[in-house]
Amino acid sequence: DLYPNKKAGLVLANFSGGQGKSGVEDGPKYMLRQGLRQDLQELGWTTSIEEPLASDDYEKRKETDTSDVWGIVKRPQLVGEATKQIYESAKKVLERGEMPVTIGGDHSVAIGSIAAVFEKHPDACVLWIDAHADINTPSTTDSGNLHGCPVSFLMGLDSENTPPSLQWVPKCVKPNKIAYIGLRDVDAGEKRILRENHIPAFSMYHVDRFGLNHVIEMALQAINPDGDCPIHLSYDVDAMDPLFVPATGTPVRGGLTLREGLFVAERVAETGKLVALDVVEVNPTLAVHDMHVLDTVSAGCAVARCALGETLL
Ligand code: B3U
Ligand code: MN
Ligand code: MN
Repeated sequence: DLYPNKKAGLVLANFSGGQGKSGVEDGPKYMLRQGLRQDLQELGWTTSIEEPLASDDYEKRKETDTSDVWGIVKRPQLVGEATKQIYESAKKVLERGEMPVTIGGDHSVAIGSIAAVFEKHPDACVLWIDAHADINTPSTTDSGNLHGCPVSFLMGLDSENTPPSLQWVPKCVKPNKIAYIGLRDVDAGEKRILRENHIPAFSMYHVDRFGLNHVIEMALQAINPDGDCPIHLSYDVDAMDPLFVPATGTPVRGGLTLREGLFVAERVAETGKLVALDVVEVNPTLAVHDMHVLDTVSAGCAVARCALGETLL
């Protein structure tokens, strides 16, 4: 069996402070209501639940604390506190020998989950599946939204301009330990960072040019050449095309098909090296029809099931 211990800790990261729109904090609720926990149990997984953000009302604070800014950067205090809580929960899960499955929430929550994984597995690598590179620094971001910046903090880029509340984040991810798949909306400053640091980044162009299977091989080869490193899969559902995943904060047309999106998760499962998963940016309130909610939430749940081995026979 690829996952001999089959224990998962679902970390409910119901947080929206890394970007402006509300509703993404309801992602975990909708995915659980869709039956995610039972689905994983039917696959043979024992599941526990962590609720790192239960002791404070982060959504209320997002509305009321308008002084939480660092230059152009929005809500650094809120994001710093929430991600620290997520980090503590993911560490607990890992200490119990379980796989952290962090359900967002916006993608800033990956600051917490990835920081925890690298503490337990310093030799880990990250596959970042996304339409966006999320590697802006406080100096390059145009939006000031921290869900567009998590990778830069985890890599320790531009650390002189890191807001104090995020200075706890370990600089754990080396440029040759993270690869991207699905990119199609990358800011000019982000392109420069990717180029200068030689970060393996595969856009939809590469998916069309080489096919997704080959792109995944190239991505894994770049960050995990001997195939022996633990893998953290950080999966933004907007990597998939809005035809299949309409209810997300920053949809970008021309993305992965639903099958391609699931294939990435299946292929990672097949390596037997997955140690942690994030599924983020499901925002049920941005749906125009009930069908959009169902499509998006179902796709998010399917990513989690595939990554945890559903389709491996
Ligand atoms: N790169 C832009 C847009 C963006 C990043 N991540 C998402 N959107 N989801 C930014 O705001 O940094
Ligand atoms: Mn993202
Ligand atoms: Mn994205």
